[in-house]
Amino acid sequence: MRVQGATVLALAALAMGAADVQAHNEGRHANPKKKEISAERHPWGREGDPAKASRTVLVGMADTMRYTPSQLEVRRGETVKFVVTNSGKTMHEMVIGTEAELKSHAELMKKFPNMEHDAPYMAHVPPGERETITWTFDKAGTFMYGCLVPGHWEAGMKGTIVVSN
Ligand SMILES: [Cu+2]
Repeated sequence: MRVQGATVLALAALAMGAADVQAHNEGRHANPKKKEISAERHPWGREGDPAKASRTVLVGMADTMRYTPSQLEVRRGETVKFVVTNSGKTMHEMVIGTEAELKSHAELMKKFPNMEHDAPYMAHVPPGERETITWTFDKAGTFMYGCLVPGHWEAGMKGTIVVSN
């Protein structure tokens, strides 16, 4: 089950990586409409349209293994654009999901540290850089975000998102 999951993730990462490189070469930043918004639905929401974002939330990541802020409140139906900045000297990520999903994904990353992974609910941010995630929270509940670089989740690099009705 685990290994199968890893294969699927790795394949998805490969496919998305290629699409991303292509989008980049075509000037994704100059023409953001080129990047298609995924229709895939998850228990924690779906990819949002940046043009319809109701607010922007700045998230800081540091080598202290902490996010700033580490707690967020969102209303159901809200589309949030996260601008994620890494002020550290090592790679960090922001991956949104359920606690169970993030925990098992963190375990997978420990077993396969070089596994490429990418999805619309993830931002991989090299030191000193900035990435964005646009996410629509269409279900109420308590969700989390975490860094799945091996060891970081365990070190406490996680935060909570409460989506209220
Ligand atoms: Cu990290």
